Amino acid sequence: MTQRSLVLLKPDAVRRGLVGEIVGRIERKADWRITALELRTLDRETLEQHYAEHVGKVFYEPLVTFMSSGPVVALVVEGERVIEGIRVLAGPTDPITAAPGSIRGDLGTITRENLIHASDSEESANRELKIFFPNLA
Ligand code: DGI
Repeated sequence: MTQRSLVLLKPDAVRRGLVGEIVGRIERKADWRITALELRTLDRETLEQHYAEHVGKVFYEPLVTFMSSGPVVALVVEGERVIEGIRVLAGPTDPITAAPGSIRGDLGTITRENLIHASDSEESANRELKIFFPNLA
């Protein structure tokens, strides 16, 4: 089942110089392909669309402040079961509970600054890909 996932390497990953480390983990998965990659700084409007399900929650404002605090790397990754696969590579939202071997488990400690976003379903992927890469075929 070939899929596409929208991945964001968050501002903490860029600031800490972990882009190569994280992209490397994705690249090393057999037969997955990075088909778009761009450094960009996100504005509030884009983040409101992206995090629409979280608008109004207590962590929403600090999340938007953090996510717009510096550039992110936005990627499109294609491949076999890539949506579930990148979520497994990333580990759960709270890095303290993430298993060693996962990106968040190896590199993170803070729930907000948890290094990576990856689409959590085909529906989310389709929605998020349109936000970040509207010209994608
Ligand atoms: O898909 P995830 O990034 O793992 O999690 P999500 O889509 O439910 O939430 C988006 C981001 O919002 C998450 O990466 C970090 C932040 N967040 C989610 N739940 C909490 C949170 N931040 C804080 N401080 N507390 C939360 O309960």
